[in-house]
Formats: sequence, C-alpha cells, structure tokens
Amino acid sequence: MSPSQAHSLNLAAETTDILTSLGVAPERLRGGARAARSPVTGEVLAQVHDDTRADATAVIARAHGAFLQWRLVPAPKRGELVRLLGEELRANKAALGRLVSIEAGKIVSEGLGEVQEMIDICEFAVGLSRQLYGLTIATERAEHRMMETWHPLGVTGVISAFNFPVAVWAWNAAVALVCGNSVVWKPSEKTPLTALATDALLARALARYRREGGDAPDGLTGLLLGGRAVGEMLVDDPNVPLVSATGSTAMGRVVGACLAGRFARAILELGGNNAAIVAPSADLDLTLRAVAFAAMGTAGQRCTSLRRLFVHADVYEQLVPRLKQAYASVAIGNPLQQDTLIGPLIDRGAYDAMQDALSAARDHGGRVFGGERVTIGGFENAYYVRPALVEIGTQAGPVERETFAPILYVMPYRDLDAAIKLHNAVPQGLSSSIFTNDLREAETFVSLRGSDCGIANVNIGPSGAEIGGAFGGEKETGGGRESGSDAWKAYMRRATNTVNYGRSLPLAQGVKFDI
Ligand code: UN1
Repeated sequence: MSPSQAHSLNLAAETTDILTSLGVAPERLRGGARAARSPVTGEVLAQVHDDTRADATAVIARAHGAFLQWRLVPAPKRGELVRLLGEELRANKAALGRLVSIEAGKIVSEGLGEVQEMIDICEFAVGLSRQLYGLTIATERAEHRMMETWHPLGVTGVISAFNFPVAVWAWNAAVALVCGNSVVWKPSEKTPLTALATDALLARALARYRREGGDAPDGLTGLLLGGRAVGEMLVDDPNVPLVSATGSTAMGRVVGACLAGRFARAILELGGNNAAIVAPSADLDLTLRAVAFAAMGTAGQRCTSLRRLFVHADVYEQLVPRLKQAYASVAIGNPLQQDTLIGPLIDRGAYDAMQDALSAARDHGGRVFGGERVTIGGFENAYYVRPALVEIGTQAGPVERETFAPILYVMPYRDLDAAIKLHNAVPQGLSSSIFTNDLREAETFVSLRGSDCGIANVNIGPSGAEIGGAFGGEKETGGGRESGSDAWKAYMRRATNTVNYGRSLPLAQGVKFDI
C-alpha cells in the first residue's frame, strides 16, 4: 500500500461512527484507562473503561436473578430472542464484519465470515429451542417409566479470545440462552470494541423482543470489560455454575482448576497444535490450497491453524517447493483491502513470540523460509510478517508448542503408522487432517487408531469448521465442546426421573423391604 492510501484511512473516526451507529454510547469510547488498538495500523481507536470487581459482582448477581425468571419462559419462546439477535446480525453484518477486521486484523471475507458464523449459530439455536429433548429408558419395574429431562443450568460465563472476538461468544450465548441460562461475557482485553458492538446489537434484539411481548428479565446478559481481575470474578462466583473459556492452555489450567475447586463446570477450548498428513495419493493441487489457507490464513492466529505438516517422501519434492512459492508470493498487507490474504499479527507480543519460535527452530536444525517482518508504508506501529515455512527433521522444541503466529513446520515421512504416532505425540489435540485418495488411509486416520483430536478431517484443512458440528479438542486443548451437535447438553442439567404409575412398590435390583 502506498503512504497516500495509508493516510486516507481514519480508523479511529470510522470505528466511532460504526459503534455509535450500532447504538454504543460515545462516552463508553473515551476517557477510559484501556487503549483499544487496531493491529491494522497499531493506532489507538478508543479509550474504554474497565469494569471493577464490584461491577462484576453486581452484573453476576443480576444475571443470577434474571436466570431464575428466564428459565420459566418456554424454550421456543426463548428461541425467539435468539432469532431476533440473528436478524440484527444479518442487518448489520457489513458494519460488524468491518469492525472485526479493524479490531482483530482479519481480512474482509474473514471479518464478514465471523459475523456469518454468529448468524449461523443463532439459526441453529432457534431450531434447537424446539429440540431440547431427553430419552425415555426401559425400566426393569412394571408400571414404571424412566426418562430424562434437561433443565436450565444458571449463569453461563463466557471468556473469549481476540482471534474470534465475537463468534465464540455467539456459539456460547445463542445456545445458552435457548437452554434457559443467562450469560455474562468477558471478552479479550484486546478486542473490547467488537464486544461493545455485539452487546449493542443484543440490546436491540432484547428491546424488540420486549416490544413484541416477550418476557426477558433485566440483566439476562452482561458484559464485563477488563483484564484478568474481572475474569477471575466470573470464575470464582458461586452463582456461575458453568464457564466456557477460550484461550491459552496456561489460562485454561488456572480456570479449570478454580472451577473444579468449587465443582462448577468448565468448557475449555484451549491451544491447538494442529497437523496434516499428505499421503502419496493426495490431490496435490487441492492440498496446496488447503494447506495455504489453513497455515497462512488469519495470519496463523486461529486455534485451528495448521502448524505441522507431515509430507510423504514420494511427494515432498512436488509439494514443498510449490508451497514455498505460495509463501513467497502471498499478498500481505492492509486486511481492509479486498485483495489482501494475510493481515497483521495482533500485536508486538505475537511478533516477538513468533521470532523466538523461529530462532528455537533454527537451534533444532530447522531451515526457515520467510518469517520476517514486512513493513507496510504508513503502518510502522503494526506487525505484519511473511508467513514462515520451516523444514525440520525432528518434532522437538517449538514444534511441540503452539505459537500463535503463521509458522508451518514441515516434516517428511515414509510410514503412515509412524506419521500418525508423531501426529499424536504432542500435548494438544484440537484439529487434524489427512490428504489422501486411499480409502484405507482416510478411514484409518479418522478411526480410533488414527488422529487423537476432537476434529479429524479428510481432504480439507483443519481450520474453518462449520457450526453444525461439536467444536473442541482433547488433551491440553481442554476437552470442551461448543457450538453444534449435542454440545448444548453442557449448558443444561440432566435429571433422571422414574415415575411409578402402579399400586405396588417393586424395588430395583430385587431388594425386599417389607415393613
Ligand atoms: C478459534 O480459533 O478459537 O474452525 C475458533 C475454525 C473456526 C473457529 C476457530 N470456525 O477455524
């Protein structure tokens, strides 16, 4: 981009316009202690106010009171609120998508895609609001019926990360609301503005719901801005029976232990170190495109980003040079421009972590291609990089860790079983792929002795999951599942009910107790 283009951008003014047009009060954007920045230019967009611990206590207490009311509203009527939220998101997709790009640095189609993901989960949750059903189970006793019922759980805490600043909230909130829960959200301190925008759209949906006769109690949803202190309030409050937290494994280790200490539930969606295997029969054109998107897309800042690539020795020389070409020529720059594919890293810390990982990779014998800082004219305070491809012989050191940046470690293999073993030999277990046209290899990879991840794909990359499936992973990824399938069950409590409609009292297991 030329300097003149840079100067024609006025992101702070544009951000204020978008936020006020969505209904955010201007005073929420100035005078606060926390600078909200754009990674696109590195500039400060707004000064937002952190909530205090006392604010958090009050918001959670109100959400608990609201839950006691909301749970009484029939689920399909709760679904109506989520339907209206989906309508607000549809009507404001362009504005919110743009704000996601400005605040998180996503390219245009990914900013819009993030909002689409929110719309999709709203529609899923509306349907779900008529499908919160349990089983009827055969009982051993005559004239008895055994069944299970799913009841609302309570305040659902949501802690989300900067890289999907609003979609991950929507996965949790849309489902939690139809399940009869109230929701308190602590977004990443790096992305408070998209959270304020989303909260404003939710307020509009709530207002319309009430105008149309819906019964939504005050305090049903809450937003807590700030750092660790407010997050801790959510994790420690006995009125919060469930916290869904997305972020680093280090964060999850602390949050998970605190929740376990008070017997609250956790849905943890933590680090990924996602890999793909490229077998000799793979369609290499398709593989090239899939790997490029999964490894370089979103500047490597998805929890599902591809970080390790095992390439069969027979196709290594056909694939890897082409990949390097793609790395050398991919369009890096202002994510707000239509033709850009790689936007910025979120901040300096991400850049430093990337450089540390690359130097550790060199120490382990890795040959590093790319990875250097790219200066975009006029954006000297932003951190753009060329994605890095690292050819490395061993899976050690940085290859075993998640570095939240575009680094792809490429390793050759000969034997599929050995490759699967290496694939699984990292602490994380989120997402994975195999590229093959061999049915046995594909089925083996998705079978019990294949990938040990929560997501295992064939001939598509590990990132970019649809909302219809359950999303989450194993091992240090935390074990939680969000979004589609039956992930809703984690947001409700299950009661098993046995009803005796006869006149005698047979005891289970043949026990006799005649008084
Ligand atoms: C995340 O990076 O925290 O599957 C979530 C994907 C997206 C969600 C990623 N739908 O890549």
